[in-house]
Amino acid sequence: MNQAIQKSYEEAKALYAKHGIDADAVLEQLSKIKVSVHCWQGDDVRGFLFRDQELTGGISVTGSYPGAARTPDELRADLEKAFAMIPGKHKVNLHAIYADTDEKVDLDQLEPKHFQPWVDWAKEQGLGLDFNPTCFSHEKSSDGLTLSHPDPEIRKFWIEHCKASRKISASFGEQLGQTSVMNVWVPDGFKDVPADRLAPRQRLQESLDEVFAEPIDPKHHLDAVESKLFGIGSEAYVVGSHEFYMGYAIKNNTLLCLDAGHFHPTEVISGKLSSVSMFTKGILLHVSRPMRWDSDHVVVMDDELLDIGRELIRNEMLDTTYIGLDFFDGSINRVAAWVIGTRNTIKALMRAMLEPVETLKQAELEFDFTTRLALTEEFKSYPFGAVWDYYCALHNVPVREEWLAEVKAYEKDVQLKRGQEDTADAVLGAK
Ligand code: RNT
Ligand code: ZN
Repeated sequence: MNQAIQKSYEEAKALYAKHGIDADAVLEQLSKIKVSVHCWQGDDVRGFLFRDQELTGGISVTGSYPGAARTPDELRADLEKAFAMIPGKHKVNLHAIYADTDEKVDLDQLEPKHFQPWVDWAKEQGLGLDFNPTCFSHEKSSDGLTLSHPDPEIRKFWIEHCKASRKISASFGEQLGQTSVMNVWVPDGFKDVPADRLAPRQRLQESLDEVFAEPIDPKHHLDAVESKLFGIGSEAYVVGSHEFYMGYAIKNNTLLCLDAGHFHPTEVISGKLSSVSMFTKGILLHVSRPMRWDSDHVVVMDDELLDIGRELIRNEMLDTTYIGLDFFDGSINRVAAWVIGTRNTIKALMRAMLEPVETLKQAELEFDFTTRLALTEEFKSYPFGAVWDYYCALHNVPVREEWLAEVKAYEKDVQLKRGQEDTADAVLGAK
């Protein structure tokens, strides 16, 4: 370990110790937290099954930064690179369209075997896996409705896809020995004011009931449902609203997924966590950053990220909260996007652990709001950076911005050689 890093850490540790905060214990606890890193930042949510389909479902990736992964092998290589710069052992979150198979298979026919290379790789890398059915970017979602579609045939297709997805998710959990969380998000909604807001919700409920009907060992698999306020093309109405899924999750004992970008602009998920934790069996987070109409900017160290971290720590919610990321930016190096967003998420949790929580809570109980505010503000410039540098060094990942040079080298040696266009050669060459 670099002497300067060690020394700064010891100094910081002594400062925190004065407030009863044990930095070593914090780092020990931090190393146990797994972040589920979303595969779809690596290729702008394209996947491998239907590469001619445009991205639909009211989500959109802008930017044409070169070097996106075009094959499962390229995506795994990029993820490995990113994980080499992120302290700790984590998980990868796959979408169904990321199946790694030569077979031409539709979404309702997917099986665990189509993901076996991912499982083998995860095992070898010591990673966990999570899963998502992909209810968009498909001809059968072109009406903008899937599980709530009025046509029973189309509904059936999506129900079968979600059922197949649960089997895949359970196989991840079984094979890797850690629970796979499967998140159901459907884009269903209307661009303009609906005539009937209720019927689509009733159909969605029925479809979900069918999807979740078969019990699966929670050791291997957990179901989550994700709400949204609006999407591009579903500005007036989204079937799976917050109220809908909060009710559904509580009634049916699933996890509730809260995406930081899926609420009104002044509404924050950090404010919801305590309440939701009281009535749901657990929470899945899509840590993200809303910006005007977009819900998926790269996660930065802003107040909301810190507040999410604080809520999880102060309310002791780590055991029942699954922390996932959800952003997609095609305007910067995609490996760097993962590194920045994931390091920030972990760092925010560390900062929350390095706050004098008990003192603050006690001051509040005594109505000493002066102390509460004074300490909160002073702790914002406590030397958490020294603790973070030490943590990175301890886990053999680059300290501070050192990782950037590694991404630049990888970009030059690997990503830029890929070329922009999706040549059949590249795809075949990787098989
Ligand atoms: C969309 C949801 C959803 C997707 C991913 C790709 O608004 O946030 O989670 O981003 O499933
Ligand atoms: Zn999301």
